[in-house]
Amino acid sequence: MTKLRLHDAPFAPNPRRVRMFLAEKGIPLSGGPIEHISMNLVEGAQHSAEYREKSPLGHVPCLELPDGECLTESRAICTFLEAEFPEPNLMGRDGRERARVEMWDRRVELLVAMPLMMWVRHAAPALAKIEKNQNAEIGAWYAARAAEFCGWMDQRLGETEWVAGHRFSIADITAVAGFDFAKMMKWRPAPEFANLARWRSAFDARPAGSVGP
Ligand SMILES: N[C@@H](CCC(=O)N[C@@H](CS)C(=O)NCC(=O)O)C(=O)O
Repeated sequence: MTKLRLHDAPFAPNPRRVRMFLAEKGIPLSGGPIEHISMNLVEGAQHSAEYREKSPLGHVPCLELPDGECLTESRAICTFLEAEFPEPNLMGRDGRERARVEMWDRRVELLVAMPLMMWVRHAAPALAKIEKNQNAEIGAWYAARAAEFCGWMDQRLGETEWVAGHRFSIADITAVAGFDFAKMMKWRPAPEFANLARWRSAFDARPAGSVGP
């Protein structure tokens, strides 16, 4: 099989989701089925005409398949990888479990990870060069939403070991990608969220926990 070309960038949370997913599958970024291409977003590599042909929105990650088709949404890339490399399963084994994992993955993405990412994009001085229209007030609004939903996630993790239930899944990866991006704002979940802390220690002990920014 010809290699799958993964267009990636350091310090970007969405391609990191794919790298964490690959780590859990035991697939290395070199020497295996993946050809890893690291791009510099600050220098604008995502805007080159050549890259825009692969990813019209100029976003990473992008997974270029051997026949040239390009997948450019991190979750869609994970769906493809799950089908190609089914074990260990990270997205649910039957229809019911797949639906449950998707439900939790969308919740943590839309209610926790996305608000955290939007906060950072609007407020982190280091991103001013990429984000042309930063707005501190909008950033603060997102920060408040994320904090609110962290409480809800803490409650959930008081009932289940992992976000989507008793098994580790893509939903845990999505949440950690959002949490860690917010470290750019020196953010950490509030210390009273003991369930979140327990979950995070368990995450860090897994293969995905060793994937750098
Ligand atoms: N929904 C997309 C979001 C992709 C995305 O926003 N990628 C960011 C990095 S995390 C990017 O490429 N930013 C570069 C830019 O906007 O110029 C996904 O999950 O893949």
